[in-house]
Amino acid sequence: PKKQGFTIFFTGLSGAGKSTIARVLYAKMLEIGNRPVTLLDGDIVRQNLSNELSFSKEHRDINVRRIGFVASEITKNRGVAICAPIAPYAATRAEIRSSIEACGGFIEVHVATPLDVCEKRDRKGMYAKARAGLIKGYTGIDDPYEIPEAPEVRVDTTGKSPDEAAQEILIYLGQKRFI
Ligand code: GGZ
Repeated sequence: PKKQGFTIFFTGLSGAGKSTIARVLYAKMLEIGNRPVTLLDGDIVRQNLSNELSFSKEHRDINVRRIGFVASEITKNRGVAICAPIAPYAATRAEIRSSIEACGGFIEVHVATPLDVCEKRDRKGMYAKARAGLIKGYTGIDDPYEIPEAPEVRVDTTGKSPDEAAQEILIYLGQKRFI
């Protein structure tokens, strides 16, 4: 039988390592080379698909649902979609899960790097601005992040390289016969 499509859906705080791990995983999936792989990174989607949206709850939900829709279309056509938004709301993630599970596999990866570690990294200086009150409604500071209760994979990147984190996901995919 033909292999089914699947979506790897990263979720986690800003600076947790979602995009970095997603890019490593994308490269490794391309190397495997047996099916089309699409990377829907948070930043790229925000620029190209959700340019008009803010970071209110309503707009985050619209953004995440758009990502979920594109991923479900890819999954339906037996491709691999790798998504990496914050996706802070559990109900929205659950919605996407059920729409994708109807047409293929759904692997939720919680990048569980603690807030203090994300904040110390602060690669874009956004946390400092949020702490200073210059950005309102920043996830983890003054906006919620609902921790996934039962993700397929949970990975904390504290003291772990993006390669190691991606490897853990590949092991899961192998065990479950996705690859
Ligand atoms: C969270 C924000 C915010 C607020 C701008 N809250 O480190 P980054 O910069 O590249 O990752 C963050 C990104 C999150 O966008 P998403 O589309 O993934 O979020 S969601 O799933 O909630 O729609 C950060 C930047 O956008 N950013 N303002 N208030 N992150």
